[in-house]
Amino acid sequence: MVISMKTASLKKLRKEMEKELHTKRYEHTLSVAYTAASLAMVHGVDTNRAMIAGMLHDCAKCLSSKKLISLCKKHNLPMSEVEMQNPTALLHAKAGSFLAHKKYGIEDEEVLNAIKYHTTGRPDMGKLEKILYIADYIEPGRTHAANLSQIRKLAYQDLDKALMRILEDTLAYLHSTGGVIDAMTKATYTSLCHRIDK
Ligand code: DGI
Ligand code: FE
Ligand code: FE
Repeated sequence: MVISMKTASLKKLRKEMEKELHTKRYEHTLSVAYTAASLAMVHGVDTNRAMIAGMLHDCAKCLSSKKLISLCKKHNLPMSEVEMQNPTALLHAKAGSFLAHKKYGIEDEEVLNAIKYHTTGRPDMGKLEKILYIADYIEPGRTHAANLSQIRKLAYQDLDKALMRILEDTLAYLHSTGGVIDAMTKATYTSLCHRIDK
């Protein structure tokens, strides 16, 4: 009984995402959901929660910048200057977590936090948060990022090491494109440096 209810809700979310997202974004979403599930199997996390987090992680990605900002203002979600300047890149995560709760009925705090921090990470992430962050980066449809084959292998061996490599490469990428680094991205990186040094 419990299993069939869980399966049904995932199926429903999948249909809703198919309607909500552009084709490429929907395909990325499915890939992230299945990649997150496979990482969950290896690292001892509930696969259904990983699938739900993956399925909804970019649910706000296809909203316009204007809509993202007005949604955050309307519902008093705090925004940093950097987030306001990069709504599609950064705010979609915060707005997505809000919609996952209010529109798609997710109550699971860990799933909501995984969605909220899937772009920047945060210090002291839980396992599910790490899994979603990593799955988003390594899913099979991604081809452009540097060091992908190494990071994909590492992801199934050591979540923190994979996280560290992704953050290093993301910071290098932002540096090369002149992208402003969000305070949360920086904080995630710093906290990982301390943890891995120990
Ligand atoms: O939504 P996706 O494209 O699947 O991936 P994502 O949510 O991980 O990231 C969206 C973009 O955000 C990606 O191009 C990298 C960028 N990003 C990550 N951290 C920062 C950032 N952009 C800025 N400006 N600052 C950051 O700290
Ligand atoms: Fe995203
Ligand atoms: Fe994504």
